[in-house]
Amino acid sequence: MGFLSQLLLISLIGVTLSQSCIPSNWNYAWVKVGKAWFTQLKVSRTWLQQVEMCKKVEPAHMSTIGTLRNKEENSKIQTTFTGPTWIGGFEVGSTGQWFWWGANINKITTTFWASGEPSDSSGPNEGCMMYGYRPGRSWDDDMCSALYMGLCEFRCD
Ligand SMILES: [Ca+2]
Ligand SMILES: [Ca+2]
Repeated sequence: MGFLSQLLLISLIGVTLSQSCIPSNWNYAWVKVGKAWFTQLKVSRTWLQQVEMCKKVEPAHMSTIGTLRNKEENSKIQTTFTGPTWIGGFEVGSTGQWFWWGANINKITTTFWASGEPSDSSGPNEGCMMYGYRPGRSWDDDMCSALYMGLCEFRCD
């Protein structure tokens, strides 16, 4: 095989691999909702520690802490991965402005806050988003230093 043929073959394999939107590490239990894959880190950590851990879960697909962007994702994930779990929402200061963590920082427009949340009930430091305590598959803001499990995701759209 000539050099150019080899190069072409390698390129084709590269394209095929990058387009295949399936997890490479099946030591994690993955769930697919739409075009997004999710898994839950069972070890409890701070919000920022889960952000760092999620990068290592599926680096080939640039995995991040999980975001729940619509009703289908929110419902399916909270039914599948139960218990107190950090997700990728964070508040800028105490502004009441919430964003999704990721390659692009997006303002959160569709929300599933629990009744009375976000509450800042521990003081002004409840700046990170979690689920698992409140009824109805809804969100709660909590102190980022609290230790919870973590939701991770990657998307291929
Ligand atoms: Ca707050
Ligand atoms: Ca709260």
